[in-house]
Amino acid sequence: MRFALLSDTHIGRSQFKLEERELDFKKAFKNCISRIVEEKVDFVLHCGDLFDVGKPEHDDIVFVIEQLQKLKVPFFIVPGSHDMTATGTVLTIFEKVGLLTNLAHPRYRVFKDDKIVIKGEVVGDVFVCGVEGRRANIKEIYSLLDFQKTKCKTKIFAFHHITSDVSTIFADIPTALLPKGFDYYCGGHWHSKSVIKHYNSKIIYPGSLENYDLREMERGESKGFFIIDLEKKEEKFIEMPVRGYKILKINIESLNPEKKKKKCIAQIKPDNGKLLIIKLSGKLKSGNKGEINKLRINQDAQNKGYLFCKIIISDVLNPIEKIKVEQGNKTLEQIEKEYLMKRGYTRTQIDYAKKFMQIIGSEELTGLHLEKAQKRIIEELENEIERD
Ligand SMILES: [Mn+2]
Repeated sequence: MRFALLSDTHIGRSQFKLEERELDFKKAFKNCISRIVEEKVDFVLHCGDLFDVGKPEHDDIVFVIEQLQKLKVPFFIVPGSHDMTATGTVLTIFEKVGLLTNLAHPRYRVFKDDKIVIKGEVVGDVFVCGVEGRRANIKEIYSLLDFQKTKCKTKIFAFHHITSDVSTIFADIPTALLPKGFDYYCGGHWHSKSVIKHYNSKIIYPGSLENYDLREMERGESKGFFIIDLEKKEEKFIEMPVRGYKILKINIESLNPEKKKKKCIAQIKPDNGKLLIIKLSGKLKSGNKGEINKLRINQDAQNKGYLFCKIIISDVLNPIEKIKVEQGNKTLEQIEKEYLMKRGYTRTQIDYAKKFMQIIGSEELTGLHLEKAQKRIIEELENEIERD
C-alpha cells in the first residue's frame, strides 16, 4: 500500500500581489495532482493549508474541484490555520460533494471522561486520523487526546503544528506531546521538507509546494511531496518545479545614492521570468535609506527579463551616530527603553509599541476577523496606556 503526502499548497496565494505568482501556486498543485494520478497511490493525505485564506475566491474553489476530480482514490485532509475562519472551514463544501474527507470533522470526536477520543478512517490495513491547525490552547488539547482502538497494521496521525524538533523558535508544541503509538506523524504548517526519526516511527513534513515567502527562498530547499510505501517502509520525495528565483546580496557600505543605484544595476544579469530578490546591506555614507531609487532598479530588472524584483533594505543602516547605553545593573527592559528614548521616541510611543507586541503575540486574537482583531488591539491599547 502506498500513499501520497502533501501539504501547504496555499491556493489563492499571490506573492508580491502578482497574478503570475497566483498561477504558480495553482500550477504547482496541478502538477502535483497529475503526478499523484500517475503514481497510482491508494490514497492521498494533505496536512492542511490547501487554500491560502479561509474564504477563498470562487475561481480558486472551482480550480480545486477540477483538480480533486482527477483523483480516483480517497483524499484525506486536516484543515490548516489558513483553511479556517472563526466559524468553520471551506473544506466542508468539498466534503459535502464527496471530494475529500476532513479528518478533523466533529463526527471524528467523542468527549469521554475528560478526554477527547479521536476517531479516524480505515483504508485497507491503514488507520488514519488527525487534528486541525488551531493554535488556541493547543498544548492542553494535545494533552487530552485519546484514540479509537484499532487493529490496523499501520497507524497515521495527521496534524498542522510545528513541533519543537523542527523549530524551537516557531514550535507550537514540544515533540514529546505528540500522541504515542503511531507509525507516521504527518505534519503541515512547517514549510520545509523534513523527515525526523521519532522512536520507532517518523515525523514527516512534506513542506509547501511553492516558495511561500522570502525565508523559504533563502533556504533554497527543493519543493514537492512524498510517496510513502508502507510495505517497504520507505518514503520517496518527488521534487516538483517551482518559479525560478535569484537572490543578490549587495553591500552598499559608504556609497552615495547614484553609485548605490549603479552598483545594483551592474549586478543584475539578464534572465527570463525569474524573481529577483536584492538584499542590500551596509551603512549609508549620507542621506536616508528611503532615498534608494527602488523604482529605477526595479525597471532595470524588468528590462532584463525578470518577472519581478523585490528590494529589501531592512539591513541598510542610516548614517546615525552610535547610541551608547551603559549596562550597569539595568534590566533588559530598562536598557531597551533608554536606547529607544535616546533614539528620540517618547515614553508613550515606547509603551504603545511594547503593548502592541504583547497583544499581537497573544492567543486572544486567534480566530478573530481582521476588523474585530484591529478593534480589540485599539481597545486594549486605550485601556492600558496613559497618554503623555
Ligand atoms: Mn502553511
